Amino acid sequence: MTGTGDDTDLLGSWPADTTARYRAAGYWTGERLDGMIRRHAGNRPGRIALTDGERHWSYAELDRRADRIASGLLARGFRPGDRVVLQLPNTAEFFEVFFGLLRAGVVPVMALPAHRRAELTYFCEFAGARALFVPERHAGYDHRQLASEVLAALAEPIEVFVVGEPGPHLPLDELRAERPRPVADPPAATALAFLQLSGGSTGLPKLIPRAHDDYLYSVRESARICGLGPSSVYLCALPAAHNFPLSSPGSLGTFFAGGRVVLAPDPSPGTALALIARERVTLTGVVPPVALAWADAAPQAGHDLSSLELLQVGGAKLSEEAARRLGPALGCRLQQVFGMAEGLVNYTRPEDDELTVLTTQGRPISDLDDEVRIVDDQDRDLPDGSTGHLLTRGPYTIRGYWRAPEHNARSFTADGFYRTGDLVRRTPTGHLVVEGRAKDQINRGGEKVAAEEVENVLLGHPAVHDASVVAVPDEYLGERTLAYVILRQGADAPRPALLRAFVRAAGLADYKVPDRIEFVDAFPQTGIGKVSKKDLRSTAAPWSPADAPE
Ligand code: OOB
Repeated sequence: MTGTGDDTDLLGSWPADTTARYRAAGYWTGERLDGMIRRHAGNRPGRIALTDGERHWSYAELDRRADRIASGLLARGFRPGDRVVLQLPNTAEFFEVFFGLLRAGVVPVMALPAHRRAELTYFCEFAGARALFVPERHAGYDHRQLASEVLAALAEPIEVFVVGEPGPHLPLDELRAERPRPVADPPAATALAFLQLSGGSTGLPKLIPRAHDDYLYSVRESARICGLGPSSVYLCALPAAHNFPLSSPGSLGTFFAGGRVVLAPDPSPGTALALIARERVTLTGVVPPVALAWADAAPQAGHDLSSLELLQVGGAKLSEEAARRLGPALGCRLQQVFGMAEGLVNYTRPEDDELTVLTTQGRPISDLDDEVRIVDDQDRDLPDGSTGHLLTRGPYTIRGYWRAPEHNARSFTADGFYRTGDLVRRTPTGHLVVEGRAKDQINRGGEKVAAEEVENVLLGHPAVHDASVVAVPDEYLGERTLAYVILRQGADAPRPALLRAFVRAAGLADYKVPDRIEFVDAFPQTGIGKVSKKDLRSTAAPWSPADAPE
């Protein structure tokens, strides 16, 4: 690892000469992420920043609310550098709290609404969180109850703030100071701003430290590449905390440009297409299955989608055949986005020819300083055009996971390249094509499942001797999860439905529950005696609707 980097000077984890170069190039400007809201609140206070159902908040209102939260946090004893876990769905309060935390220097862990007891408890423990933010309910699920279960699992009590009726917890009003005061000791742009979650391939998710400076660079450049301006209206249809809808260019890119963010409670065609028509949305970013569901539904839905100029698709591989359908079905331009919460984001560009947009996953944000290497298993650079492991470093790609030195030694090269785990090929124009994956992960329609995390839970079942989770191809989601299970000697095979319920009861997010479970006597092995996931994958039949669990 190069550099040391702590939470107050995260950019110290880049080597000093690199830091100097990025600053001189104007990538890191010393501005904080919440600065964009303050700037527009000053210049165009009445302009609408976000729309959530019938609520429309101006930049001035969002700014004032962020100030009130920041003051409230500090008055309650929160200190810059403290961590909290933020689990809020796509409502206006997500941004009220997010910007309030950033302004006070309190660091949110960006949990997703789908996370459950196991994930939230782990985030609280690992991050040493002082508080947890949840909605009252979301998608029919009681998050106050979830928060109570998390509290019961924690050794030390923490505060729980609820958006909505608080039940046994605290209302968000507790943090909304009546008379906000300027933050005495505002955090530096080099400081840790928030912790994103890695898709992961190991037993527990890793936390990704992002500083204001490096994140804002990616937001600013993304907004420029995607042509955002004050008249842009972005539909945030994926969970707002995820890196793609947050920053590529997403909500933050739209705020940066002075545009308007429309929050969709869910990405279903019924909800999203109606919002595009009603709010005159100009761009949005979604995962391939969502884009395809919209394309299928659009002709019958009869909404006026004429405002939509750009549909971004990313998070998982989009096939050429699917890509060809999207633009015509939705009457807009397509852009492929290949990004990762660890940093590097690739976009196809407006000036790219049609075939490039349909068949590549784009090229990096920075022509000059997103360094991309494509290497073999021994880290040797491959000749142009060959498929290999993608390694990358640059002005917004992390140099290490948060507090994970052993893991970092494996996930980064000695000279600071991040090992993405993706297998890619580079075209003569510098565009990347994602050809596969070397990491032990399943990409379930953009939702990442670390095989080992699910295997560890299955191993806790009394009838299970060993478990191996792999991806099976699925026409709709791209991939689904299949758990191969070896039973203990003498154990009766539990019904697959019961094993699935066991995983759910362990407190894992629903999308991690195996889609299919098969019992086998042994796993195929590699030459050195490890389980050969490659062989397991190749023996698995593709997912068919008949496999749907009872
Ligand atoms: C985005 O971020 P994560 O952190 O949830 O997942 C990153 C991984 C990549 O390493 C790659 O394996 C996969 O997701 N991925 C794609 C892809 N975009 C992401 N695989 C194939 N084609 C694509 N277009 O998923 C993310 C973050 C920012 C912007 C967009 C996506």
